[in-house]
Amino acid sequence: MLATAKLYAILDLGYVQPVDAARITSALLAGGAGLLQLRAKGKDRETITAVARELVPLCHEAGVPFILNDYPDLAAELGADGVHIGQDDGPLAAARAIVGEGKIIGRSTHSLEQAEAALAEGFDYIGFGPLFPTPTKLGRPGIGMENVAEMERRVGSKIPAFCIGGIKRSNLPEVLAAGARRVVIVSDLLTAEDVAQATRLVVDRLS
Ligand code: TZP
Ligand code: MG
Repeated sequence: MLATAKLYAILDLGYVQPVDAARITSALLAGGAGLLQLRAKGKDRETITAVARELVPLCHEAGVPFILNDYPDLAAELGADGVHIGQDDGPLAAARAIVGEGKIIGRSTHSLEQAEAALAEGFDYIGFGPLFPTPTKLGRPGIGMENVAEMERRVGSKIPAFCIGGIKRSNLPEVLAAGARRVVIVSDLLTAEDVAQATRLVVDRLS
């Protein structure tokens, strides 16, 4: 499950309409995504709830953990397998108190220091990036690939660490050459002509 996941896919409602969420998620799962997050920045709780209620059973049928971005309370209520929180979303303990023991809790990190801090705090996994500037997270500079190998040594050897941000099928070889072992890819998969095929291609390159 989390321990073996190499590709973390995100169903981002900035790219996918709620009406298409189940179909695109099925394609990501069919392609072999090992972890699935619902990211719904700026959407109301009703929309998030409605979409999550469709995606949770799809993920569970596929044996893939369903992670909700933000909203630990909703994650608990909706039967998510975990929640993903950012640097400004408070300490692990606060999220843990809401979602409960046994749930997956991940943290976004943007530097080697933040990655090590997340490990020390006890997060189950981290995201590390954005490696490159990306329209999916506007206004945030890319941190580049120079710390990827060191992050993998210090943190990725202990908990799953997913490089994120501007990673595409086209630059995946360079990201892997820099030392990445697990990645999150959002827009390149969600905008692919054949989402399942694009996902499968990435999964094959990661294994
Ligand atoms: N956090 C850091 S970068 C990012 C998030 C959610 C977006 C990654 O999206 P893409 O489209 O794969 O660059
Ligand atoms: Mg957040």
